[in-house]
Amino acid sequence: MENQNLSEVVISQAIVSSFMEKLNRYLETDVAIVGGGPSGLVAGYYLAKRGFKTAIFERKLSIGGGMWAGAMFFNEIVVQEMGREILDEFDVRYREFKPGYYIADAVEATTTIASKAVKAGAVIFNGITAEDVVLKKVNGQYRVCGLVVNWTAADVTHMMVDPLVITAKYVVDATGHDANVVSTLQRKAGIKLNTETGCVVGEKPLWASVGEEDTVKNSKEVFPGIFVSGMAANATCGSHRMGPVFGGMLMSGKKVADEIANRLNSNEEA
Ligand code: 48F
Repeated sequence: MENQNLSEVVISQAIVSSFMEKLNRYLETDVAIVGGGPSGLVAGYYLAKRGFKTAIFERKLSIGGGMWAGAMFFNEIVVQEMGREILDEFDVRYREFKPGYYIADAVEATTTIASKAVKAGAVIFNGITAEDVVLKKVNGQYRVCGLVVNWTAADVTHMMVDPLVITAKYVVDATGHDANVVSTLQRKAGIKLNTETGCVVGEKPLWASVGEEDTVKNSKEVFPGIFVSGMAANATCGSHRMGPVFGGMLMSGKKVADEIANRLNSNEEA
Protein backbone atom coordinates (compact mmCIF):
# COMPACT_ATOMS: atom_id res chain seq x y z
CA MET A 1 0.00 0.00 0.00
CA GLU A 2 1.34 3.42 -1.00
CA ASN A 3 2.07 5.95 1.70
CA GLN A 4 -0.71 8.55 1.87
CA ASN A 5 0.78 12.01 1.53
CA LEU A 6 -0.88 13.66 4.51
CA SER A 7 -1.69 17.35 4.53
CA GLU A 8 -1.30 18.92 7.96
CA VAL A 9 -3.61 21.70 6.81
CA VAL A 10 -6.40 19.29 5.89
CA ILE A 11 -6.05 17.51 9.24
CA SER A 12 -6.40 20.82 11.09
CA GLN A 13 -9.24 21.98 8.84
CA ALA A 14 -11.16 18.77 9.50
CA ILE A 15 -10.90 19.23 13.25
CA VAL A 16 -11.70 22.94 13.30
CA SER A 17 -14.66 22.77 10.92
CA SER A 18 -16.14 19.66 12.49
CA PHE A 19 -15.86 21.03 16.04
CA MET A 20 -17.27 24.42 15.05
CA GLU A 21 -20.18 22.76 13.28
CA LYS A 22 -20.88 20.66 16.40
CA LEU A 23 -20.62 23.60 18.80
CA ASN A 24 -22.79 25.75 16.55
CA ARG A 25 -25.44 23.02 16.44
CA TYR A 26 -25.50 22.76 20.24
CA LEU A 27 -25.66 26.47 21.07
CA GLU A 28 -29.40 25.80 21.36
CA THR A 29 -30.27 22.59 23.14
CA ASP A 30 -33.24 20.89 24.71
CA VAL A 31 -31.16 19.78 27.69
CA ALA A 32 -27.71 20.89 28.85
CA ILE A 33 -26.22 18.54 31.43
CA VAL A 34 -23.29 19.68 33.56
CA GLY A 35 -21.04 16.81 34.59
CA GLY A 36 -20.18 13.60 32.77
CA GLY A 37 -20.22 11.34 35.82
CA PRO A 38 -22.52 8.32 36.11
CA SER A 39 -25.72 10.29 36.74
CA GLY A 40 -25.05 12.82 33.95
CA LEU A 41 -24.15 10.13 31.42
CA VAL A 42 -27.21 8.02 32.21
CA ALA A 43 -29.47 11.09 32.02
CA GLY A 44 -27.88 12.02 28.68
CA TYR A 45 -28.43 8.51 27.31
CA TYR A 46 -32.14 8.36 28.16
CA LEU A 47 -32.83 11.88 26.86
CA ALA A 48 -30.91 11.44 23.61
CA LYS A 49 -32.51 8.03 23.06
CA ARG A 50 -35.89 9.77 23.11
CA GLY A 51 -34.68 12.19 20.45
CA PHE A 52 -34.02 15.27 22.59
CA LYS A 53 -31.07 17.47 21.67
CA THR A 54 -28.78 16.80 24.61
CA ALA A 55 -25.31 18.13 25.39
CA ILE A 56 -23.11 17.14 28.31
CA PHE A 57 -20.44 19.59 29.51
CA GLU A 58 -17.56 18.05 31.43
CA ARG A 59 -14.82 20.19 32.89
CA LYS A 60 -12.19 17.46 32.84
CA LEU A 61 -10.78 15.78 29.76
CA SER A 62 -12.01 12.41 30.96
CA ILE A 63 -15.67 11.69 31.44
CA GLY A 64 -16.91 9.21 34.05
CA GLY A 65 -16.50 11.34 37.19
CA GLY A 66 -16.02 9.20 40.28
CA MET A 67 -16.86 5.90 38.62
CA TRP A 68 -13.48 5.02 37.06
CA ALA A 69 -11.74 4.13 40.26
CA GLY A 70 -14.44 2.28 42.21
CA ALA A 71 -13.37 2.93 45.77
CA MET A 72 -9.88 3.97 46.84
CA PHE A 73 -8.67 3.08 43.32
CA PHE A 74 -9.96 -0.51 43.64
CA ASN A 75 -11.64 -0.33 40.26
CA GLU A 76 -14.74 -2.40 40.91
CA ILE A 77 -18.18 -0.90 41.47
CA VAL A 78 -21.05 -2.25 43.56
CA VAL A 79 -24.61 -1.87 42.32
CA GLN A 80 -27.51 -2.99 44.44
CA GLU A 81 -30.81 -4.41 43.21
CA MET A 82 -32.11 -0.87 42.57
CA GLY A 83 -29.66 -0.15 39.75
CA ARG A 84 -29.44 -3.57 38.13
CA GLU A 85 -31.91 -2.62 35.37
CA ILE A 86 -29.47 0.08 34.21
CA LEU A 87 -26.56 -2.37 33.99
CA ASP A 88 -28.86 -4.59 31.90
CA GLU A 89 -30.02 -1.71 29.69
CA PHE A 90 -26.41 -0.68 28.98
CA ASP A 91 -25.16 -4.25 28.69
CA VAL A 92 -22.56 -3.86 31.42
CA ARG A 93 -21.46 -7.28 32.66
CA TYR A 94 -21.72 -8.01 36.38
CA ARG A 95 -21.88 -10.90 38.81
CA GLU A 96 -23.75 -11.38 42.04
CA PHE A 97 -21.37 -11.08 44.98
CA LYS A 98 -23.99 -11.79 47.66
CA PRO A 99 -27.79 -11.70 47.25
CA GLY A 100 -28.73 -8.18 46.14
CA TYR A 101 -25.12 -6.98 45.68
CA TYR A 102 -23.74 -6.94 42.14
CA ILE A 103 -20.17 -6.19 41.22
CA ALA A 104 -18.98 -4.82 37.88
CA ASP A 105 -15.64 -3.73 36.47
CA ALA A 106 -15.47 0.06 36.95
CA VAL A 107 -13.66 0.64 33.65
CA GLU A 108 -16.15 -1.47 31.69
CA ALA A 109 -19.08 0.31 33.39
CA THR A 110 -17.66 3.78 32.69
CA THR A 111 -16.63 3.19 29.10
CA THR A 112 -19.80 1.28 28.18
CA ILE A 113 -22.18 3.81 29.69
CA ALA A 114 -20.28 6.69 28.06
CA SER A 115 -20.18 4.95 24.70
CA LYS A 116 -23.91 4.13 24.75
CA ALA A 117 -24.76 7.70 25.76
CA VAL A 118 -22.79 9.08 22.81
CA LYS A 119 -24.17 6.49 20.39
CA ALA A 120 -27.72 7.32 21.55
CA GLY A 121 -27.00 10.89 20.39
CA ALA A 122 -25.80 12.79 23.46
CA VAL A 123 -22.92 15.08 22.53
CA ILE A 124 -20.15 15.47 25.07
CA PHE A 125 -18.08 18.63 25.29
CA ASN A 126 -15.11 17.84 27.50
CA GLY A 127 -12.56 20.30 28.82
CA ILE A 128 -15.38 22.84 29.21
CA THR A 129 -16.59 24.21 32.56
CA ALA A 130 -20.06 25.55 33.29
CA GLU A 131 -19.30 28.68 35.28
CA ASP A 132 -22.80 30.13 35.56
CA VAL A 133 -26.37 29.87 34.31
CA VAL A 134 -28.56 32.16 32.24
CA LEU A 135 -31.41 33.45 34.44
CA LYS A 136 -34.31 35.34 32.87
CA LYS A 137 -37.86 36.36 33.68
CA VAL A 138 -40.21 34.29 31.56
CA ASN A 139 -43.95 35.01 31.93
CA GLY A 140 -43.19 37.00 35.07
CA GLN A 141 -41.19 34.22 36.76
CA TYR A 142 -37.44 33.73 36.95
CA ARG A 143 -36.23 30.67 35.08
CA VAL A 144 -32.90 29.09 34.23
CA CYS A 145 -32.65 29.25 30.45
CA GLY A 146 -29.15 28.02 29.75
CA LEU A 147 -25.52 27.68 30.70
CA VAL A 148 -22.53 29.98 30.68
CA VAL A 149 -19.49 27.97 29.60
CA ASN A 150 -15.78 28.51 29.22
CA TRP A 151 -12.69 26.44 28.57
CA THR A 152 -11.56 24.78 31.80
CA ALA A 153 -8.07 26.01 30.87
CA ALA A 154 -9.31 29.61 31.21
CA ASP A 155 -10.97 28.76 34.51
CA VAL A 156 -7.94 27.12 36.13
CA THR A 157 -5.50 29.77 34.97
CA HIS A 158 -7.89 32.53 36.15
CA MET A 159 -7.68 34.22 32.77
CA MET A 160 -10.37 36.85 32.36
CA VAL A 161 -11.93 35.55 29.15
CA ASP A 162 -15.59 36.10 28.46
CA PRO A 163 -17.61 32.91 28.18
CA LEU A 164 -20.09 31.61 25.61
CA VAL A 165 -23.74 30.81 26.25
CA ILE A 166 -25.64 27.59 25.59
CA THR A 167 -29.39 28.01 25.69
CA ALA A 168 -31.37 25.09 27.08
CA LYS A 169 -34.99 24.31 27.85
CA TYR A 170 -33.66 22.45 30.88
CA VAL A 171 -30.32 22.35 32.68
CA VAL A 172 -29.20 19.42 34.85
CA ASP A 173 -26.66 19.90 37.64
CA ALA A 174 -24.89 16.52 37.73
CA THR A 175 -21.66 17.93 39.15
CA GLY A 176 -21.34 15.53 42.09
CA HIS A 177 -20.54 16.45 45.69
CA ASP A 178 -20.05 20.17 44.99
CA ALA A 179 -23.43 20.81 43.32
CA ASN A 180 -21.56 23.55 41.52
CA VAL A 181 -24.28 24.90 39.30
CA VAL A 182 -27.11 25.29 41.82
CA SER A 183 -24.67 26.61 44.43
CA THR A 184 -23.58 29.34 42.02
CA LEU A 185 -27.21 30.07 41.10
CA GLN A 186 -28.25 30.44 44.72
CA ARG A 187 -25.20 32.50 45.69
CA LYS A 188 -25.48 34.91 42.80
CA ALA A 189 -29.24 35.24 42.42
CA GLY A 190 -30.36 34.83 46.04
CA ILE A 191 -33.35 32.82 44.82
CA LYS A 192 -35.28 30.23 46.83
CA LEU A 193 -34.65 26.63 45.84
CA ASN A 194 -37.15 23.80 46.20
CA THR A 195 -35.34 22.37 49.27
CA GLU A 196 -36.18 22.26 52.97
CA THR A 197 -34.35 25.52 53.69
CA GLY A 198 -34.72 27.15 50.28
CA CYS A 199 -30.91 26.98 49.98
CA VAL A 200 -28.30 24.35 49.10
CA VAL A 201 -28.55 22.40 52.35
CA GLY A 202 -25.22 20.53 52.08
CA GLU A 203 -24.17 16.92 52.19
CA LYS A 204 -24.46 14.79 55.36
CA PRO A 205 -21.99 12.06 56.41
CA LEU A 206 -22.03 8.61 54.90
CA TRP A 207 -25.10 6.33 55.26
CA ALA A 208 -25.35 4.00 52.27
CA SER A 209 -28.99 2.90 52.31
CA VAL A 210 -30.50 6.30 53.14
CA GLY A 211 -28.13 8.15 50.81
CA GLU A 212 -28.98 5.80 47.96
CA GLU A 213 -32.77 6.04 48.37
CA ASP A 214 -32.55 9.82 48.79
CA THR A 215 -30.37 10.46 45.77
CA VAL A 216 -33.20 9.22 43.59
CA LYS A 217 -35.92 10.98 45.62
CA ASN A 218 -33.96 14.25 45.56
CA SER A 219 -33.37 14.15 41.81
CA LYS A 220 -35.86 16.83 40.84
CA GLU A 221 -36.39 20.34 39.57
CA VAL A 222 -35.06 22.61 42.33
CA PHE A 223 -35.78 25.88 40.54
CA PRO A 224 -37.68 26.50 37.29
CA GLY A 225 -35.53 25.15 34.47
CA ILE A 226 -32.88 23.37 36.56
CA PHE A 227 -32.79 19.79 37.85
CA VAL A 228 -30.25 18.15 40.15
CA SER A 229 -29.13 14.54 39.86
CA GLY A 230 -26.71 12.10 41.49
CA MET A 231 -24.61 13.27 44.41
CA ALA A 232 -25.50 16.89 43.57
CA ALA A 233 -29.12 16.03 44.43
CA ASN A 234 -28.18 14.92 47.95
CA ALA A 235 -25.79 17.84 48.43
CA THR A 236 -28.51 20.26 47.35
CA CYS A 237 -31.30 18.71 49.39
CA GLY A 238 -29.20 17.81 52.45
CA SER A 239 -28.95 14.04 52.51
CA HIS A 240 -26.20 11.54 53.14
CA ARG A 241 -23.31 10.52 50.94
CA MET A 242 -23.41 6.83 50.18
CA GLY A 243 -19.85 5.78 49.42
CA PRO A 244 -18.93 3.33 46.68
CA VAL A 245 -22.36 2.01 45.71
CA PHE A 246 -23.74 3.20 42.39
CA GLY A 247 -27.36 2.05 41.97
CA GLY A 248 -28.72 5.38 43.17
CA MET A 249 -26.47 7.39 40.84
CA LEU A 250 -27.60 5.40 37.84
CA MET A 251 -31.31 5.49 38.74
CA SER A 252 -31.12 9.18 39.52
CA GLY A 253 -29.93 9.89 35.96
CA LYS A 254 -32.85 7.89 34.61
CA LYS A 255 -35.31 9.70 36.87
CA VAL A 256 -34.32 13.21 35.77
CA ALA A 257 -34.34 12.09 32.14
CA ASP A 258 -37.88 10.69 32.54
CA GLU A 259 -39.14 13.85 34.26
CA ILE A 260 -37.55 16.21 31.75
CA ALA A 261 -38.81 14.13 28.83
CA ASN A 262 -42.36 14.32 30.26
CA ARG A 263 -42.08 18.11 30.56
CA LEU A 264 -40.69 18.53 27.06
CA ASN A 265 -43.36 16.27 25.60
CA SER A 266 -46.19 18.03 27.40
CA ASN A 267 -44.83 21.46 26.41
CA GLU A 268 -44.81 20.32 22.80
CA GLU A 269 -48.39 19.09 23.07
CA ALA A 270 -49.54 22.34 24.76
O1 48F B 1 -18.67 13.23 40.85
P1 48F B 1 -19.41 12.55 39.75
O2 48F B 1 -19.08 11.15 39.44
O3 48F B 1 -20.99 12.77 40.09
P2 48F B 1 -22.25 11.77 40.12
O4 48F B 1 -22.69 11.44 38.76
O5 48F B 1 -21.68 10.44 40.78
C1 48F B 1 -21.14 10.44 42.07
C2 48F B 1 -20.24 9.21 42.18
O6 48F B 1 -19.22 9.20 41.22
C3 48F B 1 -19.59 9.08 43.56
C4 48F B 1 -20.56 8.64 44.55
C5 48F B 1 -21.13 7.23 44.35
O7 48F B 1 -21.47 6.71 45.49
O8 48F B 1 -20.88 9.34 45.46
O9 48F B 1 -18.98 10.28 43.95
O10 48F B 1 -23.22 12.41 41.04
O11 48F B 1 -19.27 13.39 38.40
C6 48F B 1 -19.44 14.77 38.38
C7 48F B 1 -18.73 15.32 37.16
O12 48F B 1 -19.04 16.69 37.04
C8 48F B 1 -17.87 17.38 36.60
C9 48F B 1 -16.73 16.68 37.32
O13 48F B 1 -15.49 16.89 36.68
C10 48F B 1 -17.19 15.21 37.28
O14 48F B 1 -16.70 14.54 36.14
N1 48F B 1 -18.05 18.81 36.96
C11 48F B 1 -18.08 19.33 38.20
N2 48F B 1 -18.30 20.66 38.14
C12 48F B 1 -18.38 20.98 36.82
C13 48F B 1 -18.22 19.78 36.06
C14 48F B 1 -18.61 22.21 36.10
N3 48F B 1 -18.79 23.36 36.73
N4 48F B 1 -18.64 22.15 34.74
C15 48F B 1 -18.46 20.99 34.08
N5 48F B 1 -18.25 19.79 34.72
